[in-house]
Amino acid sequence: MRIVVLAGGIGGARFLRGLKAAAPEADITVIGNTGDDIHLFGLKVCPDLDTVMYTLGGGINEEQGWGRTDETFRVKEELAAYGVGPEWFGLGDRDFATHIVRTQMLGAGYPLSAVTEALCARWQPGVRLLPMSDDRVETHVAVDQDGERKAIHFQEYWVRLRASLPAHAVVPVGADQAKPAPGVLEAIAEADLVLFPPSNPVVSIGTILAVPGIREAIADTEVPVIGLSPIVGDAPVRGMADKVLAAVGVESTAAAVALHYGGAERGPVAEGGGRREGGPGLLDGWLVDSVDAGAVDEVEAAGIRCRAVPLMMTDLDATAAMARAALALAEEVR
Ligand code: GDP
Ligand code: FO1
Ligand code: CA
Repeated sequence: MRIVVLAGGIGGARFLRGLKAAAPEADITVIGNTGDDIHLFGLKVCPDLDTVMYTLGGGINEEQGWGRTDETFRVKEELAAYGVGPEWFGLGDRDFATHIVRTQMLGAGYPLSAVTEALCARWQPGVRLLPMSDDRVETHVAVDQDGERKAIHFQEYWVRLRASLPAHAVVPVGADQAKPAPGVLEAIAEADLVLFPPSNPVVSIGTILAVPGIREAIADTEVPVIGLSPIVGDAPVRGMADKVLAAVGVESTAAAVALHYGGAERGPVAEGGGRREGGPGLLDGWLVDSVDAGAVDEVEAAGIRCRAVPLMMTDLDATAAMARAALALAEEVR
């Protein structure tokens, strides 16, 4: 079975570990978010691609969920001694090597997709990891600071400000001009199943869908598109997804996120529901956590098949069970 997964960082990566355990024979292509990418000290840093690569390759800092295991920060300390920041972004020594190799290859003319493949040759993540695009896309967040509205880089909003200011808009700068990376549209066209893991619906999956052609390919596919809610009990399990959901006018509930993606309108669907303003919806199925079982009827009324199952990725077994539930729901709607 060929499975395409749209993934951000931690939520996407941890789910993929469960999916690999649940479907060891599956051929998995991951379309990774690059809107979080940032240039620091002349280096290109791709946090979400690296989080997927390190998590599946066994190099991740498990407690933190990002960055390398067994990390040190000597280079960062030396940079700080020169007064060179940003001090709020923690690049470790081992991680630096990844960004140096990436930047060197990009400088030699290789596209990000080829560079990612080269980095994965070391980590052997057991999936095909594709950036959503080889073109530069950078998510910016509009906030009010010092009496002025400003657009700041997503990492500054998320890591430095910890999403403490209201987000007035989230803009994937460059996405409208970006092309899907080689292999992305082909993978969707050849897939037997498309999964949205419990990644951030706005700044992870929303950014991938903003690359022209990707949303359309998923809306048009005949195969099941199944999502898992990152919102449990009306709050993100981790991080500040509620802040960026508010920016796009979506409540922080499992049902509201499903309706935001919209029903795919393939096959028999409930009347009146599911279609998002501005285009067809995407989902055939949606999993909510057991605590959100009360949301099932509202999601199904929008033409999206919905089941309530435990959705906490506490360990590999629990995560594999979530993946099996997603595969079972796909067979139900197929
Ligand atoms: P990021 O790029 O590192 O922020 O990671 P993603 O975008 O891939 O995923 C972030 C989302 O994962 C957050 O909105 C969390 O609510 C969600 N998440 C994290 N752990 C869990 C979990 O155990 N269960 C569920 N359902 N969602 C989770
Ligand atoms: N997240 C933090 O909260 N603080 C950091 O200092 C930080 C550094 C960092 C370095 C490399 C990398 O790949 C990821 C890093 N992250 C850090 C995580 C990452 O920026 C965010 O989790 C996501 O992009 C948010 O979606
Ligand atoms: Ca991210």
